[in-house]
Amino acid sequence: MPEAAGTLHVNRIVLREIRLPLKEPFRISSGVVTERRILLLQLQDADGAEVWAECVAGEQPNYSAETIDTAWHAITTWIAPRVLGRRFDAPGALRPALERDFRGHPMAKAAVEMGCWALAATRAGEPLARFLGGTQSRILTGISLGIQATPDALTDRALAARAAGYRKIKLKIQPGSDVEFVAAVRAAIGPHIALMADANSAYTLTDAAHLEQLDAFGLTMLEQPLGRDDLVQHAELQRRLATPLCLDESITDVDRARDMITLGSGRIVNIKPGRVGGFASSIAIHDLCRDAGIPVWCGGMLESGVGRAYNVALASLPNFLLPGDLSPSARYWERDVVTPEWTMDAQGQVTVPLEQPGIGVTVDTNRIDDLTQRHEVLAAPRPALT
Ligand code: OSB
Ligand code: MG
Repeated sequence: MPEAAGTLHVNRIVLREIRLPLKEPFRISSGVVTERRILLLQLQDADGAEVWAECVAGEQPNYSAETIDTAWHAITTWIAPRVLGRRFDAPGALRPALERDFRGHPMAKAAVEMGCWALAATRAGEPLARFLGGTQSRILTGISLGIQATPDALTDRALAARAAGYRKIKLKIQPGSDVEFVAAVRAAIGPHIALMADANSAYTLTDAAHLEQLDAFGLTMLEQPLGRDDLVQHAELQRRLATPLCLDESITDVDRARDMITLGSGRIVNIKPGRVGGFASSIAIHDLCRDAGIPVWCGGMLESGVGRAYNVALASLPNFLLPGDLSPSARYWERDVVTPEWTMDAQGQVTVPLEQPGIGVTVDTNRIDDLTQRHEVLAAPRPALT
């Protein structure tokens, strides 16, 4: 018998690791990536409906503690057993089931939880974006530029991004590659295009006077300058800077977002659904920030076209008011793993796919088979014959 309309009943999860070389290495203050190792999942329900999902954990534990290998372990050992063969009334029920007596591993949990939202949207015959409560049909797009050897090399990339139509340019910075680089880019691109910097926790409060120099460049925001789990020192820094602080790493759930608002640790939130444990948590943060007058935007983790579909759907919610790190496929890859590939229009916007149920892109399974390095099939235990 088919399941009742809203019910979720996942009985098979296939994990795959694929490797996709980036067109150009991506360097942040804590490390560099040249080839992504990407964990893709297929979730199948008891009626045979299927969706693809992506785990955004990186290769190294330099952004957060998780990696593709810890996520693989967490999904096979603890997450899949809590989901496979169980019935959930709605996708919102996944998060409590995955949080009970189970600390950490947000990216691993998010991959499965978000897949369940997509499965529910597919079953309901709705595009994921609408199913989540999204209202926007086009999302302003920004680019995140990795740390370069010289201000000139960075300026070249920023000018190319402006010419391509991007609506926001984000510069990765670190001590030794900061004020001079930002100054050069701002001088080259002019005062009108939104510019920001992201330090990925490369500074401490003792750098406050140094960071105050960034106030001269009219930055839309400075992202995560201090400790990856800090809120108190960011509040102190925010009192000293005119530039709004945006938190990324420090916001791991809605409680951290509430504490940020209480303490004044930042004025903008970057929501990455993987970092916060999935869509239920992302929506809670979105709603809290909307009610507090805090704009949010959607960050990226160098996702393939699969993960990008989930980010674009989330970014269609109404309080995503600033351009997201949602660059088109061709910025990252010679060829993406989805059809159609993600593109950006001349106004620097990505179009939310609203034509079909689910995530809105088709995964090229032959290509995935060619790229697969390892895979594992997780199935629900067979129900006892009664
Ligand atoms: O801090 O936003 C970040 C990539 C890897 C790890 C951390 C970050 C990033 C990005 C990439 O900025 C943005 C993108 O996916 O285009
Ligand atoms: Mg960041």
